[in-house]
Amino acid sequence: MVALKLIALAMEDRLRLTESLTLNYSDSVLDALADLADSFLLTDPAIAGHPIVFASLGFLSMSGYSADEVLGRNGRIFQGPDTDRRSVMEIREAIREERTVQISLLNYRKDGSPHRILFHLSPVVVEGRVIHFLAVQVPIAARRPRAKKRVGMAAAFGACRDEVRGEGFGFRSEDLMDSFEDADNRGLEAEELREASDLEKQKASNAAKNIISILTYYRKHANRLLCGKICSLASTAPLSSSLNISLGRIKQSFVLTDPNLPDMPIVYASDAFLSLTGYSRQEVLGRNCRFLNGPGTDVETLQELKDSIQAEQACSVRVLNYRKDKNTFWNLLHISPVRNATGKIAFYVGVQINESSKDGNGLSPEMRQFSAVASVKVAVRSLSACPGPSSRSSSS
Ligand SMILES: *[C@@H]1O[C@H](CO)[C@@H](O)[C@H](O)[C@H]1NC(C)=O
Ligand SMILES: *[C@@H]1O[C@H](CO)[C@@H](O)[C@H](O)[C@H]1NC(C)=O
Ligand SMILES: *[C@@H]1O[C@H](CO)[C@@H](O)[C@H](O)[C@H]1NC(C)=O
Ligand SMILES: CC(=O)N[C@H]1CO[C@H](CO)[C@@H](O)[C@@H]1O
Repeated sequence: MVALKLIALAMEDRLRLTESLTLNYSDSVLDALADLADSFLLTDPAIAGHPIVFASLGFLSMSGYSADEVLGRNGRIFQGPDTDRRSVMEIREAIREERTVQISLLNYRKDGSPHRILFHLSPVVVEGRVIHFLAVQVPIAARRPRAKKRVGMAAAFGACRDEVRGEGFGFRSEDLMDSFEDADNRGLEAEELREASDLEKQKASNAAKNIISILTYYRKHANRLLCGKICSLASTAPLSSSLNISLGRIKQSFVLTDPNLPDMPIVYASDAFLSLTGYSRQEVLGRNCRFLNGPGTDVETLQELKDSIQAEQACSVRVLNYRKDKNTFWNLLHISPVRNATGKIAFYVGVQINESSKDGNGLSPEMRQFSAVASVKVAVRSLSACPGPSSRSSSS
């Protein structure tokens, strides 16, 4: 009886934590957040104890905790004897003042080992009210005093997944005061004074910006779903039918994504893409391409793609992807920005080639990618400017 009651209580608590997200956002926000590779937590200041209501997979794998062990707990569980007092104070102040702070912090993994992270906290504001705090954590890579060169973005990203392990954060920790007494004068070795690099700072800011734009996108608005599954489809179907027809003539596997919409959703998917991946058109429109990734997909490669997009450059990679039926294939992926008639980047095109497939008409993968991208660019440039009956079809 007691055990059952405890289980019921635990389930009730868990429901309350989930509701913290689903009452304010559409249910699909959970899928969108679960897809992200970043290490982050969401906390709800309106619930007693300011508990963690969401922990990303990246965070869990880096900290060594399971979701059950962190949901409902306060971020202070990641602090330990050498956690810097001044940093914790600053975070506490930022929470009180509901503002963003980015600060270096020493936290502890589940196994008790300390590690230095760049802690980026941002309030998530809905209709003028802070409903959550977002805490992004980027591990600060070790740098020798006489450092070689700065760790590259891709290297840092890879490191954060594989070797360097980051952890959570702490705040509202009134009861930490005593443990701070001796913290200040200890651990002042070079290791302890590590500062985040500009790249790490930028990575934390970008991740926070991206996560907040996703939350905003899925926000519920005074009972009106600002954007749920249906709305996201509706908002990503503005391709003119003439452009749709013109793109339909290109026989290769490709998608167009819109970088001007939150989370860069797919706005066009070719028939060849659907047969390559096994999804239907409705299942992919409105989603970010990351559903093609899975265990074994190289995070450094994904970072390379992200960096190219950030730099508005084309990029070719070889990446392990998953079909809907969970079978994997090596995807020779080429992405490129596509500008419309006014010179603005209207889309990114991603061309996929099944590496093991033999049917390329004797053309190299590069040639096939190049030809698909060229056809897409022609279609977009000639048709984006002229909606309606005046549109000419690009000859194929
Ligand atoms: C675009 O074209 C495809 C066929 O290539 C068709 O199935 C789809 O319904 C079209 N979408 C729109 C919005 O016209
Ligand atoms: C070009 O793309 C930009 C960004 O999506 C958009 O704001 C603009 O309206 C587009 N212009 C035309 C002519 O399609
Ligand atoms: C890739 O090509 C190989 C060889 O033709 C084939 O066996 C495999 O099913 C293809 N994979 C996908 C995802 O189409
Ligand atoms: C704007 C909005 O819908 N806010 C809601 C967020 O969720 C809490 C419960 O966790 C509600 O009380 C708010 O009204």
